[in-house]
Amino acid sequence: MGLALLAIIWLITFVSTYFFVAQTWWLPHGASTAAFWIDKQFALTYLLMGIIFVAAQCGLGLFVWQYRERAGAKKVEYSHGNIKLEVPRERFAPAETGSVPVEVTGMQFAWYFRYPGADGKFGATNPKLMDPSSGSEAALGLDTSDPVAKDDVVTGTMYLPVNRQVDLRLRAVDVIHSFFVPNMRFKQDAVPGLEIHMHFTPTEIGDYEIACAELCGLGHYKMHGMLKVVSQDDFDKWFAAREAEKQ
Ligand SMILES: [Cu+2]
Repeated sequence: MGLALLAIIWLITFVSTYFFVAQTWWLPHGASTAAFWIDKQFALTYLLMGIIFVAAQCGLGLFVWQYRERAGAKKVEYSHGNIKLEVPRERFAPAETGSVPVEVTGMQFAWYFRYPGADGKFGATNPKLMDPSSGSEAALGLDTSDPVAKDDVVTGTMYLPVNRQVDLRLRAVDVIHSFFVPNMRFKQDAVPGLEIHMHFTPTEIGDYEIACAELCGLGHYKMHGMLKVVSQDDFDKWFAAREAEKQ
């Protein structure tokens, strides 16, 4: 029995390791400044953890066989870890000056993107004014009596200028969602009651899929959007057209 377990454990280990070495399922093409470093870290972590994984599984198979039930075996002793050594670590990094402020709001089951307009300030929103069936400004409950809200633009597609950092503020209306843009190597939960600041810098013009990476209800599967990374010129034109539509 011990020998059969050893064979099964080693077989599972080597077969599953093959899929990682052959990169059968891997990340999509990276198109942001973060991609190089995240991919580098990703590969390094996989390599180091892979070596440890294979060594640990080989050891597990060996020990299963070596310490199989035998007459006269000793009673085992287990370790329960050391909480004092498991110190959590937090890292803070503010957004660059000149970054593009965008508010991302997740709700069942859509993403909305708000741009503050020329004043650079987001206007007030009011939950009582929220009307998701009307979409855009109404979905977020934008308070149009607030002068600062007048030039706010709300869209269902995210536009960003290339090579400029975006200063995201992530919000959620109802339940936890997760703003996931695989090509930007970006994933962050959006939590009701919190405004979470994050940033990334797109480096390639193109269309990129946005998904919700947190199971958020029956319509979770269709909670996706599109990020269009365009030139600064095209971005300015697009934004001017959105402002004109509001008049
Ligand atoms: Cu969601």
